Amino acid sequence: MKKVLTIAGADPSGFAGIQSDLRTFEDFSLMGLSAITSLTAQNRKNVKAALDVPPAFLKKEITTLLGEFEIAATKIGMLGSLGNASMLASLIRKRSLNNIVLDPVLSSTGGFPLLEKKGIEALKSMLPLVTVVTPNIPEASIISGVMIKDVKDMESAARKIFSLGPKCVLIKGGHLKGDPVDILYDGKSFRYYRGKRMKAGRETLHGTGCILSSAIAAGLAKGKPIKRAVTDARTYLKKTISKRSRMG
Ligand code: PXL
Repeated sequence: MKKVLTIAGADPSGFAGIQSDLRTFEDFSLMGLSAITSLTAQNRKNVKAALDVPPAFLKKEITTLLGEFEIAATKIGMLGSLGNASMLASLIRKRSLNNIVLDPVLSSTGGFPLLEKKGIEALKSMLPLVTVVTPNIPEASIISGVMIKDVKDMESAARKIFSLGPKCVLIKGGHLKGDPVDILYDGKSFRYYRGKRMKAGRETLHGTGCILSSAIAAGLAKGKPIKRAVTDARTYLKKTISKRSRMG
């Protein structure tokens, strides 16, 4: 069975982070491996606290897994500290991890910081090694320096982020007004994914970015081309949101 690794924070509510990623991998019939970057105290509404693991320990978590398993794809989510981000940037440079999906998580939906501000440069330095990076609007604005107000701005942000080295940029448009548009840019052309705005509270949205990025990693692990992996991940996300909102 193919193995997919998630390097992310632990979410005890189970709707985001490691716990959610492992469920996603299972839904794609893959074996999920995990390396925890940070322990969080949270429910579906709010993150109350986070305790980042020391970078040397995170490194041990990952290298121990690499010592046994061949990893078909890796999803990177919450990193917590500058130390974790720079250790990981240098580790993925040295170890030949491929099919990397980077969800550049900066803060929770409720505004709790999930990466130290000074960690952003280290996060950017990973981009040349990344297959798909999946920022939302605030994250894409910070990474690109473009203040995004509409789809045209999303396109220029995608071009700027692409110039930092990833194979593809997927900007999620949900934070803009109106029906959401996600855009995928591969350096040549844009693909637009139009959706219908859901009437959803913070609890329903909590963890949706994690589901999408881990589902893309699952698709890449199965050998799907990037566009197919993104399309299938969006379909999976839609199904999973309605399934999880029925869980109460
Ligand atoms: O959705 C962003 C996110 C990622 N990872 C963890 C989180 C959250 C949001 O709360 O807790 C661990």
